[in-house]
Amino acid sequence: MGCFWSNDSLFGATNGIIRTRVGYAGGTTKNPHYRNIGDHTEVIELDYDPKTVTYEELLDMFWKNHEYGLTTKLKRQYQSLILYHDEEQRLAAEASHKAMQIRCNGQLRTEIASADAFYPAEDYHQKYRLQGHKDLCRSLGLDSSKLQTSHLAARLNGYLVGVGGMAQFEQEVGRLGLNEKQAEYVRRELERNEGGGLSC
Ligand code: MHO
Repeated sequence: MGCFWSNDSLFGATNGIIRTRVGYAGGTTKNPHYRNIGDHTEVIELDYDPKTVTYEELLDMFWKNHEYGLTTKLKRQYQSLILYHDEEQRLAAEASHKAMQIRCNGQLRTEIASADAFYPAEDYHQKYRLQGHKDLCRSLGLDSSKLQTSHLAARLNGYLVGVGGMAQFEQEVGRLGLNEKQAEYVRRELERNEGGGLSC
């Protein structure tokens, strides 16, 4: 979908998302790094609760949030790519791809493949927006060991840049375990950024 920073925020504050991590996948070279990504693509791995958000809804978000559009030719790093984990996901991804291909007059560049090795990105890429708020992270104990697994980190990484919106934040703030000062801080940032762009 483009750079993984913004889309990590986008999915992280979507209801039904349990946790996210960004990484490199879709290629064949071993042990890619940001500075040596080989033939891999920047991707986001999502754990989600299918009772709250469906795979189809996630696909819909995928199609609507490409940083460089759906028909632009890009280097492999930013390739539009869906990596499915089972047969059900493959069928859903292919069906939505077919519909989108028609809308794009056959110019769609998205690829679909089976998910193979996923290489988590370096810590500094995980919850990139959240990591800009060092004092908040420190006060919540969100150190690098938690960045790939914490539900709270995924949510805050979105809310802090305005994803999800105030009403949704207020609905779940009681479950997130923030104290009043932390919640106020997030509200201020959310308000400041709501409606703003998510570009890298
Ligand atoms: N615009 C960003 C992209 C980083 S992303 C993780 C940059 O130039 O650093 O690809």
